[in-house]
Amino acid sequence: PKPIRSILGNVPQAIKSVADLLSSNKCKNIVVLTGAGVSCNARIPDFRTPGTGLYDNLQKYNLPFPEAVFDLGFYRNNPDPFVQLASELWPGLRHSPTITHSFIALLAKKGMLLRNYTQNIDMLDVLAGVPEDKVIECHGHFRTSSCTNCSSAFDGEECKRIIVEEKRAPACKQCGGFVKPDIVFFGESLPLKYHRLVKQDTKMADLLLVMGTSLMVGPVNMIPEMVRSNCPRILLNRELVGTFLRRNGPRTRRKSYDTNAHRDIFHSGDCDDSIRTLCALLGWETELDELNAST
Ligand code: CNA
Repeated sequence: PKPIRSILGNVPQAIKSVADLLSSNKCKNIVVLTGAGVSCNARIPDFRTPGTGLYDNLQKYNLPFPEAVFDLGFYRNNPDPFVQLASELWPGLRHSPTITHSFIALLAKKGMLLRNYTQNIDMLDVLAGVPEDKVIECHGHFRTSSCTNCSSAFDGEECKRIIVEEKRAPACKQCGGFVKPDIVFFGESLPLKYHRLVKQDTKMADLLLVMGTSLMVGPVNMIPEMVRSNCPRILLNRELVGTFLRRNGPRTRRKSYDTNAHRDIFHSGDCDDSIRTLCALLGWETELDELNAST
């Protein structure tokens, strides 16, 4: 068959190269790494996009520093800023999966997804239909909750009701400490499942697809360094981030690049737009839309 890159003329070369890789039959163990940017089109703000990101819009909480809203020590003394925020952004209340989430579900459906490492806590990947065993929620989730003092489990539904309806932090039934949903705050360790799988998954990966993340938060931002040296790395993001920057030296000023000399492919822009173009090239658009409409 003709390589896909020869079919459509005005599609960015980087996207054509991704389509070539995906249609090559060589990518059966794709690791996808996502961040808050993939949920921006679901109207959930990310952290760091200037103007719209959460860190630029926390003035009303009078925080000593923006990250305090997700800081364990701060929460134990003053849970109100997080409670306010969580009551507005509680997953499943008013947000639906984006095209990018549905694309990850489509990769799973086609048997090409090894794992989706998401830094997001919005659960939109699972809602989109990515099987739960394929998703590692690196920074936790809102389904369960526990005490920030004695770690006792607290009913997740009750925690949701108290935060969303009563707009206060639930009190632990064992020790009276403040309870919070089991999302990973600064100062907390990542879920065991992450540590159990990340080494073997990165070793097995035959393609790494990174989308919607600034790669500023560790240890997840090390994943692109952990894949094998011959594993192609693709970045679909509004900006160039992490070591995608360093590896490609002077070329980094370009909005889109694909160098034969490197294994990295970068395309700058809205990830949903990039995914749509990619799926059009692959002939996957109808399946993608059907999956997205079913969520
Ligand atoms: P971040 O640091 O805010 O970076 C987001 C990145 O996405 C930036 O590089 C943006 O340029 C890029 N971006 C924004 N919109 C788009 C778009 N439409 N298409 C392509 N790229 C886009 O967020 P990270 O995820 O890197 O930071 C990690 C934090 C953010 C994790 O701990 C998360 O828990 C936390 N977070 C999660 C959510 C969520 O669950 N939806 C929301 C806000 C923050």
